[in-house]
Amino acid sequence: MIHEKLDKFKDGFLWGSASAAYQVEGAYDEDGKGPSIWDEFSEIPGKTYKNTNGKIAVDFYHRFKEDVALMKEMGLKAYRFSISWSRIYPKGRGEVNEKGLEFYDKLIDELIANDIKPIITIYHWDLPKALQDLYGGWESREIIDDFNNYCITLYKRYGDRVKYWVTMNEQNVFMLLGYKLGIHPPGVMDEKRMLKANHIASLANAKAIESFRKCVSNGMIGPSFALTPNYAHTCKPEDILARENAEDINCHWWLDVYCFGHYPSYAYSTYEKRGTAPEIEDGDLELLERGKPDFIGINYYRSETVEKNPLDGIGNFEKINTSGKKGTSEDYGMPGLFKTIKNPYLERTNWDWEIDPTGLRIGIRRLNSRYRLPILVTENGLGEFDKVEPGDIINDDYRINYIRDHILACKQSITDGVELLGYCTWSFTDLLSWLNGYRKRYGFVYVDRDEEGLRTLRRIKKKSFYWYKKVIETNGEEL
Ligand code: BGP
Repeated sequence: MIHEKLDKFKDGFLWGSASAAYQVEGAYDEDGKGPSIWDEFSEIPGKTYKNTNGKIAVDFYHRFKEDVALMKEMGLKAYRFSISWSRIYPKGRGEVNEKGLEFYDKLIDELIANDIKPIITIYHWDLPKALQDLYGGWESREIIDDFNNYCITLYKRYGDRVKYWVTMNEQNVFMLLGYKLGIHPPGVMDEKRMLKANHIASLANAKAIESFRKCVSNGMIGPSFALTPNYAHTCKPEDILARENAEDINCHWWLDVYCFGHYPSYAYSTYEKRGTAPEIEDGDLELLERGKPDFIGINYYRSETVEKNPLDGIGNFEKINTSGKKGTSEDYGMPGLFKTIKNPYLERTNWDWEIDPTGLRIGIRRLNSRYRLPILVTENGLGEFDKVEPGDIINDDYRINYIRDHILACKQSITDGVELLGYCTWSFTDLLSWLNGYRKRYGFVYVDRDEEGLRTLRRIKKKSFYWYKKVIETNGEEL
């Protein structure tokens, strides 16, 4: 659709920004916090860029008031942050750590006092190490009750003040990277184990939603999904079929389970033939049916283009560029299903992510048509090198351009007829990138640290800070 005039963002649109506990908080062992699997994994040499870790991160745990003051200055309407499970339950279960709960009490109250709506992510990858050691984390059904118990603790404590809740961040990513590619903890490379753990996580997600309905009135809850819409390389029917395969395997595999309560049939039968399909036990489908979300959160950074992949075609896993050297990522595929190929029409970032604002609109519309649920953009942003010029000037026009084009895509989606609750950038301040260290920067606010040294941790507003302030002030009219 080409529109003559675009609709306005509705009043109360959530202009936000997002982060995750491990990537910003630091204070990894303070006030009773237990270790998470990321605290452990980042200690293994070679696992992260220059062995970076979140021990101090950007020290949000101690500086959150300063950061919230900057959010207020910008006029931010919503802040999405995650809660560290092992701050609340140092061993994942058992005794609750009151000091951990108090930290998030303070953060939530500070946000509300500054007219910023908190959006809580319950789980953003930092599983308590104790549960990994005890029963293998997501590979055991025991986790369903432990996760539910952790969720109920949060609902009871914060449900009176927090309306928007995200159950899990990018289940598709932490499962693929943790259990198939082996580059996130627990470092497993096994499709069958991945699909089993993933099924259990979907059940935990549903149970958490079911409990939410009993504990929080007037709230909204849903998962955040890493959305990478697939395009066919050509209009050859074989490439179109490859695209269908990729959408089923990479997208519907999760979203159908969340929103319909069952797996997409072609993908399920593919995994059955490979001998890796997850076992569905009595009661599982009923639980999935009871635990459907109120909205779909999407984290969008790029699209992906695919083509036919013969049975003897490439099957290697995705080689991710973690160095910031353009052109160092490699295509990957599943033989007989699809393989990726560079899209000649799209520019790439230095980390080889294809920049595609229209892909956001396409993705939003696909989800809206298939699932008919409101959508919340829970992450979108550009990771780039930034340079501080004399006088504390950071001219990040590339970031402004990226975000502007994606906001425009949101506006076009709204005009197309989609219900969009809000748009959160990734991220407000610079923070630790899981595998890419500190120099792949995403923030509106620069933090004076990198992987070489802590330096001052001083906050410096970038040009994009002032630009997004204006966007919010004009409710997206002035881009
Ligand atoms: C998403 C994660 C975020 C964040 C972001 C940027 O997948 O939810 O936690 O890290 O991607 O990714 P990266 O840090 O790899 O550039």
